[in-house]
Amino acid sequence: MKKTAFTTSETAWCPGCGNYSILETLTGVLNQMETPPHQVVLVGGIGQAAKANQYISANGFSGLHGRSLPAAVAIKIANDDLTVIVNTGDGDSYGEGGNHFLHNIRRNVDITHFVHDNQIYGLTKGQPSPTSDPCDLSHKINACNMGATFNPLLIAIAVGATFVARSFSGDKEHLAEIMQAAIKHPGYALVDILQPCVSFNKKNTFAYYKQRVKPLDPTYDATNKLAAMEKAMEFGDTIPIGILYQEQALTYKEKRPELFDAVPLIDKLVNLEDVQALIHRYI
Ligand SMILES: Cc1ncc(C[n+]2csc(CCOP(=O)(O)OP(=O)(O)O)c2C)c(N)n1
Repeated sequence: MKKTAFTTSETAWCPGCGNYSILETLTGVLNQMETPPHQVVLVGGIGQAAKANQYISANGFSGLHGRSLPAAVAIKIANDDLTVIVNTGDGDSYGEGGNHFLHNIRRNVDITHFVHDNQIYGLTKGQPSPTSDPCDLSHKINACNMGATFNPLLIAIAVGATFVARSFSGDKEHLAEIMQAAIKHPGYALVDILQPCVSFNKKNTFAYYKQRVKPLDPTYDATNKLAAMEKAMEFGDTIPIGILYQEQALTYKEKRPELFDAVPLIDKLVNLEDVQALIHRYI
């Protein structure tokens, strides 16, 4: 039987926003996979990027700002049959969600994390995010970091991510290829997607990225961790895109299979009648 198609609905994004091609590419990738919509959960926090999950016909979960990873990990542990994809912004992933980013990566739960990285807080109208470029005191038109700029790929590799990639919303073919590889990867997979915000980021525009992004050389060895860390530090006149690092390692399920047997675990930890009584007190 042919599976039901993933479809998209009308959005509330600005015309020209980089989120459109991410939405379109992800929907296309999901349609190419065998997994049907009812087996996919798209998880986000708060922000323009996180809204993408409301525009695709699959299961969705909108958590608090910065809390998409713990929700995604919990969903995966509760039902391992689901394909769990975190699809959210750079502020949500690396700022408010910074601590979750570090520690969920370390577990290597089999989830995929797509970050729409527009290098600003878009929904709240353009404040600097962790990935905003460093301040050049002469330019005042754009949000920028007075402190150090957060390097998500370098940090992800350092804390044990088993799949670390970058792509660009302006290159849908590249993005589709990387998204597919990330979803197929057994374990945590991060794809930082450069995504121009046409309204509030006047520096990191479509043309800016187009001029700088450069696919990794076909001879590049993505299994060399130190070389990958060095590659992750390249972000300037040239911005490498592709799979910077990948390793096969035990997933959290392989390390802690008993946790994935959610129903017996709940039975063991709590008395369901007590929980029901508690719920009834508040409804
Ligand atoms: C704990 C908390 N802090 C701040 C906010 C306000 N807030 C909502 S969305 C947002 C920025 C989202 O930026 P990002 O995750 O980069 O997504 P974008 O809108 O750029 O796609 C902020 C600061 C909030 N809702 N909750």
